[in-house]
Amino acid sequence: MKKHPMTRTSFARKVTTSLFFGLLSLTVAAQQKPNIIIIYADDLGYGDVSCYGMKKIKTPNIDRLAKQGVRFTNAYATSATCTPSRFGLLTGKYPWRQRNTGIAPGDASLIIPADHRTLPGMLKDAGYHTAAIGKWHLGLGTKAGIDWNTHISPGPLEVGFTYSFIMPATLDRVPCVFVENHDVVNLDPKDPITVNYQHKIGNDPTGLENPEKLRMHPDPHQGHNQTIVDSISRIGWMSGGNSARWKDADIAGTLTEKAIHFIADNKQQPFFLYFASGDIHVPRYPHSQFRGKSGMGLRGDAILQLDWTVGQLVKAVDSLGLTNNTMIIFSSDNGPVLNDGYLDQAAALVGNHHPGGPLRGGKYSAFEAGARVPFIVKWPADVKAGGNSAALIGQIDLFASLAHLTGQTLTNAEEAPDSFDMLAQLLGKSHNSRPSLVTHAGTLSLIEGDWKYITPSKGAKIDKAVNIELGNDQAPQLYQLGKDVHEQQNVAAQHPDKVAEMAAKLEAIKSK
Ligand code: NG6
Ligand code: CA
Repeated sequence: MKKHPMTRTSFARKVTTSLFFGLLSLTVAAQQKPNIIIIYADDLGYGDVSCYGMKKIKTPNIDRLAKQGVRFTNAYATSATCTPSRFGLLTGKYPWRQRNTGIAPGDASLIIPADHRTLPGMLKDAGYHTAAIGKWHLGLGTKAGIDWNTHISPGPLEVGFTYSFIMPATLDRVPCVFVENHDVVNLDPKDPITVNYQHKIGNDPTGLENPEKLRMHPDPHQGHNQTIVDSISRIGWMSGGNSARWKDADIAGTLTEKAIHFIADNKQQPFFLYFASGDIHVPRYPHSQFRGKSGMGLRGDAILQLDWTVGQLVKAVDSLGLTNNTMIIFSSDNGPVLNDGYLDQAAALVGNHHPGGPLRGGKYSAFEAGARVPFIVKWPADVKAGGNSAALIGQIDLFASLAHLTGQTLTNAEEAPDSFDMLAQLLGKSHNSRPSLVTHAGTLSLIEGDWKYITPSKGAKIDKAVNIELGNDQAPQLYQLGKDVHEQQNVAAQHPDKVAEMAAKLEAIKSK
């Protein structure tokens, strides 16, 4: 295999050469495009896996990816919550440029516009089969609302995926069912699904009225006390669809199995798998194989389950002989939270473990733990093993970088407007940072070199329900991340010029 990055030119050269050898060689050349798997964890903190400092439990499968690939230490999700991060990853566009990209309610309509190519759409154009398996949380259907009992559209298949098997929103939101392509899986037409986010419907017990039926109690300060599905109360009410309802303990196994099938079915041709695990989002109720195994309660057990999932996917790739030509990217959609709505003892049992590693804040926060996340790239064919990279990179850069990798050109300025081509960095061949990066937690921050500027904001300093410092301050904040990664010293007053310069730069990016 070539030792230099797979550039557009090298693909072109391959295809030209193959013309001499006829159709068969063309097929071979096409096969040489690497398979791409993104394994996207949910709410996994910067310090939550052992290759990023977790001491209390081991995550050998995730660690192995790092050992065999590049481990990034300055990589960011687009936002400090799920929906906007996923929007950024799949569109290459900062979510705050568009309305309605905050945490999507369970009955939200599709928020990804169909008028520009998405990451999967671009890879489809490059000849890939593209699958979304796992958590979606980007809305479904139109503003007219969703009828869960008929074909549900638009959804993943309308924005570039050729196959989808998804949980519509989050694990804590109804309807608690899987949707495969356009249809709810295992739905009995005689028991139709109704969903409501305004008021109770049907006769299902709720967490509020029937707490005796719960296996896990919601935090009284955070809601999550509506319809009970699988002995856990959720956000929102649903009735019907009993044969379609998931069992929380089986979700990881089901998704993993679907992913393995997709990989096996596509072993002859390039595929892109966007695998969005439900772990370690609440409600955490992993399989009995993991429950009680971490010594850290269900949150730690869910990390073990996530690591198992990674191991299973890698094993599937290996056993099909696809190891060398499969790029695996592992990351998380936002930073960590302990109590996010259920009393599952995550805070009581965390001990001296810091889910955000050395970083301040957590999920929802403008401080570093909100969006700086583990980010690992493994591709034996072209990524040197065992490297670390301190390059500043965003998940938003995957669009342009993977376009470069697969020989696609971005067709216009509207396509992936915030994505930088960081292919050389993904391959461990360059450690140069992108010029700057905007992170988003309601309030916007700009990171540039060593500096981080947080826009003044009137928001609360602490979200008391989840016990996380949100990073809001009415005064500008400026930190020097190189020597103050924990954001302890706001040096804005000492560097007014820097503050003005970064504020202006952020404004310029906003109005781009
Ligand atoms: C919050 C929920 C939280 C979680 C989060 C979404 C409350 C009080 N809290 O609004 O439990 O569902 O949304 O998490 O409702 S995310 O990772 O999908 O962004
Ligand atoms: Ca999340």
